[in-house]
Amino acid sequence: MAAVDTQKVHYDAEQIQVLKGLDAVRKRPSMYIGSTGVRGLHHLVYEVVDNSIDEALAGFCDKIDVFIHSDNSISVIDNGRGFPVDIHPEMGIPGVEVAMTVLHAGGKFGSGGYKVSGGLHGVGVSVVNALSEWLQVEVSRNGKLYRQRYERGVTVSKLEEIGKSAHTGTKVSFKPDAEIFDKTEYSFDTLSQRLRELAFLNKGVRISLTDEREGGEEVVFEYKGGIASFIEYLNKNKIGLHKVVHFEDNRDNTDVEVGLQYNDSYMENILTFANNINTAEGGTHLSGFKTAMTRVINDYARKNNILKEKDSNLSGDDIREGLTAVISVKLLNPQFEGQTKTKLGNGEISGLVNTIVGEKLSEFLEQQPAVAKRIIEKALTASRARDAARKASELIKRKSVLEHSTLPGKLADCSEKDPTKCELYIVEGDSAGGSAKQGRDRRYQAILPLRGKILNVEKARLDKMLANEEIRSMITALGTGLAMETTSEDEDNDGYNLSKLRYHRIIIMTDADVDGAHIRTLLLTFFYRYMRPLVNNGHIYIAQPPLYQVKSGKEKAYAYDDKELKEVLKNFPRKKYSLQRYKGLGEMNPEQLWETTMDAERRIILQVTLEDAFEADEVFSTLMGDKVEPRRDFITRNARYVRNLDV
Ligand code: 0RA
Repeated sequence: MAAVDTQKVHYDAEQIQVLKGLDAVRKRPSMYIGSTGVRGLHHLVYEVVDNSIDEALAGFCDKIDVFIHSDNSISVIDNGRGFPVDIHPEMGIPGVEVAMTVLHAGGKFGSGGYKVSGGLHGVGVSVVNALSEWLQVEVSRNGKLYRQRYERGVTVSKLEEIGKSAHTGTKVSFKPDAEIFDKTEYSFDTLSQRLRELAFLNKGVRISLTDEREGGEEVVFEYKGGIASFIEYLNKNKIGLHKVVHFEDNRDNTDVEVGLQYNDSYMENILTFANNINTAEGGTHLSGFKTAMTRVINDYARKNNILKEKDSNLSGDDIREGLTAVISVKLLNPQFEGQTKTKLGNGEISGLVNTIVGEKLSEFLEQQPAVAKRIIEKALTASRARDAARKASELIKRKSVLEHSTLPGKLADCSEKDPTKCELYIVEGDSAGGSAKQGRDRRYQAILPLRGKILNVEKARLDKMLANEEIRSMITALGTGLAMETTSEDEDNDGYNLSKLRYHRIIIMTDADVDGAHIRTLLLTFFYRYMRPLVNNGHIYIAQPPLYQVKSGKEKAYAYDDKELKEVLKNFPRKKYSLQRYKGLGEMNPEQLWETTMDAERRIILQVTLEDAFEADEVFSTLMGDKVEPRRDFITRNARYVRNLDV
């Protein structure tokens, strides 16, 4: 009897520890899940799904179903072995209860595969439990069905046997605690994006997501091709230069899986993952990959005399132009570093990835000499274009230094010399440009009209862009030159001279039609690619000309969208009024343009964020691509894009 008593005392002490642990989670949730905002909310689901993915990686599970119930509670169901239910020898409670109530117990009870440490994932399902109003787990195992329930992390029912079960698996259901989270509404899109990614990264696992809320949908992700399918998905709007290259290997207890394909664009798009976590800041797997690519392609080009003795090596940037790649490593004890803990730090991984990618890529090039030639030709073109662009950029810089006074002829400059007070309106079309020149406050507002011709820049080739007269006068007017070679490693652009910027507000003013949207997209793309510091520092804006004018006698009002028009018309119901829908800026006289779009007291201007510009760049790539389908899509996609900017 004494022995039992001792165990009971021991059990209580454990319970106190448990409560203390989960209490810490509820006191400082952000320490465990990053934030109590939408991100943290979604993180709960990822944490639970990760457990099922671990079971899949261990080879015991191939089906995961996720449900968003109508009250925004979540269920995750898998067909794995089921959480262990036997009594834990030290804790005296079922294994599943230990996992659910003891902080960091996850690792010890895990199915023994690659465990994530650090970072945000892998904090353990007990954290989800602590931050849920309620959580319920059902285990099918040993021919039986078990159930246990918790509230805010506290066990409220013993693990009960509630029936029989002919299969095995685990179902975890929970409702995020509204006392903890700012918002408890799940986004189908956010969850589906991450689940799709997990399905790519863990081939053969079938993952479904069902939204049971009103108007909800269901999606199923299952990719037999794994990362090869991922690459096809990423390149779906582009033309591939060859079949997707895909390889995997396991050495030193580490899985390395890589997919890559060159396409007809000029962008580099490399995604990296470590233990299924998106390592947005890169790290040792990325650097190993880059080193191997540069080395192998240069070696091949020399060996086959495509690069001659006198030629210098192709640079990494040139080699990666138009490359889409995904690198996924699964390793023991990953080290996550960097500002957002999304940079893989394990030193040994860089050499490992370098070796594996080196071997497989050489093999591929040897086996497919025609493709190898195409890839190297592309890198050579990139290298020549970069040289040409560098020269053009230097020429523009030199010119503007030498002939300091020769600002573009079309520029109507302002009289103020302090750049922080100055604004440059980049205006579509000469006629609107004329109105803007007359309507502006010439003390601090400068006007640069651009002709619609820049629409004819066919491809996003930098040297071609720079050959364009309109783009050149814009660069000269801004005074900074270009921020060249903005790669992921070099975001700071030391050479870029922000202090030379002649206007601290650069305002794009285009018509509210498709052409206007097109020209704005092109300009945003240009700023995003070649003057990104201007975007980063919030110097780029978009003007919002009104869509309607309502007029009755001397009284007039403007509306910037259809919703506002409805409001405005309420003030005119009993009067005789006229309604004008502006098709372009050119239909406004200088005074109207001033009072609606340029007067700082009355106008609305939207500051462009990096995301806006990135999106423009994507739209742009789609529009300029050679495939017909996505180009047709553009009109609808762009319509949404315009609306987003209007918010
Ligand atoms: C530890 C051991 C075993 C299974 C699991 C954990 C497991 C946990 C979760 C969480 C969600 N789904 C899960 N599936 C399995 C199995 C031990 C054994 O059967 O030998």
